[in-house]
Amino acid sequence: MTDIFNQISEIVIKGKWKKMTDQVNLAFKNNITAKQILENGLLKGMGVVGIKFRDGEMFLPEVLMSAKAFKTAMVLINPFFLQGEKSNRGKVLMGTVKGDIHDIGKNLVGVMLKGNGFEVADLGIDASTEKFIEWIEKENPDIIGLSAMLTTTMVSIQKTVSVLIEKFPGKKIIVGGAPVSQNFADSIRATGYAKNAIDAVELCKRLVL
Ligand code: B1M
Repeated sequence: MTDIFNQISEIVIKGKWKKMTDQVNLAFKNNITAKQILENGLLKGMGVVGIKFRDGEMFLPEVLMSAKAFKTAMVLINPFFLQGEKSNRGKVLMGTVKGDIHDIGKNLVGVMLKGNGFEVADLGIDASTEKFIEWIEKENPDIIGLSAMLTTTMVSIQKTVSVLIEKFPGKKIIVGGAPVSQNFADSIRATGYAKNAIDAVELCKRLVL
């Protein structure tokens, strides 16, 4: 079993995305769950990629291949996360803010929310404040979620949140992503902050009570 997780991690680290489907199917044949594949294989591998990227041992094109490998696996494991509750707890609009194209974490949060009875509208990446406004008017979500992965795009979160608070008073706004913290969320008057996908689900459940 450990060997299968290591293989999945290695495929992410080496960006050998074409090998991912076979490896995930092998994991399923060995009764390994989607959650185990995610936590013990994919996230472990992406953690190593993050360190190597930071330390200059991996470069952008390689990290792109790692992201492709991660996403290839997500396509296969997503259906298992989506088998959860069928109830409609409310609608969450999710987007990655302006200047930021990271979407793996945002997508994972979206999948977990869907699996827990939320409807999710995804406005994608690099989303301007205007795009958030347009989608809020179109989708009328109960909760608006903003994701950012760069210290530089925390400013985009701040800018967008401050406009949304003025334009949609009372709307619940949550924020998340690697550089974001509870302190930051409080400082920009967001309704809530979640560290990861599991916490995001719990937070959204509390907010729609
Ligand atoms: Co980028 N990148 N990257 N990158 N990248 C980071 C974020 C970085 C930490 C790497 C590093 O240096 N160690 C660093 C940021 C440093 C900083 O600002 N402090 C960095 C950099 C610098 C960059 C570029 C600027 C590099 C360059 O061009 N020179 C560039 C920026 C491009 C841009 O956005 N304008 C860039 C590009 C890329 C790729 C395109 C190659 C690729 C993204 C592919 C994609 O997403 N489609 C990429 C990747 C893959 C990473 C790392 C390695 C992995 C991110 C990831 O997917 N993690 C990342 C390193 C790291 O994070 N340690 C890194 C897995 C994912 C499941 O976790 O995204 O954290 P995460 O999501 C979690 C939580 O954060 C939370 O829940 C999720 C699930 O549990 N969460 C929320 C996220 N959003 C949430 C929203 C919520 C609630 C919770 O509510 C709304």
